[in-house]
Amino acid sequence: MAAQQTRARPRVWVSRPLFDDMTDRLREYFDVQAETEDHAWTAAQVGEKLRDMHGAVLGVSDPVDARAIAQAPRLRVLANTAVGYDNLDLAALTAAGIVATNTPDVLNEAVADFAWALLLAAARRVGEGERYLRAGRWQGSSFHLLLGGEVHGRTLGILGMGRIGQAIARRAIGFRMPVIYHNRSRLEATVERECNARYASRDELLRNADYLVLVLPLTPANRHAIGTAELALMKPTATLVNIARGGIVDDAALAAALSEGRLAAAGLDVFENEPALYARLPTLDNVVLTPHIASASLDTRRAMAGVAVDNLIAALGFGAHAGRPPNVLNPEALQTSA
Ligand code: 8YV
Repeated sequence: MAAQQTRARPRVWVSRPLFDDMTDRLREYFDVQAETEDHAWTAAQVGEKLRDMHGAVLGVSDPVDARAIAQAPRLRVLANTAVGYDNLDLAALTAAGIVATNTPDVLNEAVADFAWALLLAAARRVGEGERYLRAGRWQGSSFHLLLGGEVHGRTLGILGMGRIGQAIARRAIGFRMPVIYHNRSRLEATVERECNARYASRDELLRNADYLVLVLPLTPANRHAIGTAELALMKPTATLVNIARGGIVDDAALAAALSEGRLAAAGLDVFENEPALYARLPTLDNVVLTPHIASASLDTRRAMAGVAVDNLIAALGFGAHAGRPPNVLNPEALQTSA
């Protein structure tokens, strides 16, 4: 400890309110500048904040571009509080020898739970029912009130079968739903068996799924992976669920399909231009909308924050894993910065 106090303390920026005990852990090692309110930071603002920092804990919508990296000569690590990292220019970080980390695994189950929450809510018209009641429109029982789609026994399709996709699939066993999936690479037979899931081509998945859940990372190749052409392949009775990233779905094409009866319903936690919504979406009754909260159970968010803090402390050479942060996205940078 004494040795640590004589060393110049690295400077760390925490871009959003975290949990106080986690910020306090950072303060044991670093001079911490922690934001006390959420901001929708622009890339230029993030760049300004990072200028004199050695490290930062970032939120998933805090953009870091090549320009910000070029003007932050001391920067050694960015710890994202998310499994996704499409907010980071990873190539530029790597070229500059700056380590980037994420928070995989700890959120798998919470996000899978939430995918089911959206699937069920969209299929069984939970949002519409609540709006109907709150508007004082319920005049008594009606046999035909808010008839929804059947869930149990129908086919669940999963596009992107990583650890979160697999957690979603395992839950389908209780609903006795056949599961088909498409992924860049096919899963091992033992994992397919455990998930009760069958590999399908992308087209077969789109054509046959009654419920299609998207669990893809946002990459240039995945932008608008679901657009007009893909929606046209889907059953008009199908429901789409996106808990992955905005931009994977063409929101305008989706809104058109939903309003023209070419798709039954959708459950969306993520949007193309967050926090703005494509204007037509909230006017539609057959879509359930939530503000990017799939991982937002208290325990999971605490676990994510803890992982991000551990990564940052380790990357700056402190703590039990000094020099070996557990969740490095660009190991090449770790070699450069070592
Ligand atoms: C967000 C997510 O991190 O992990 C991800 O990639 O998108 C989420 O878990 C979380 O919602 C905080 O913004």
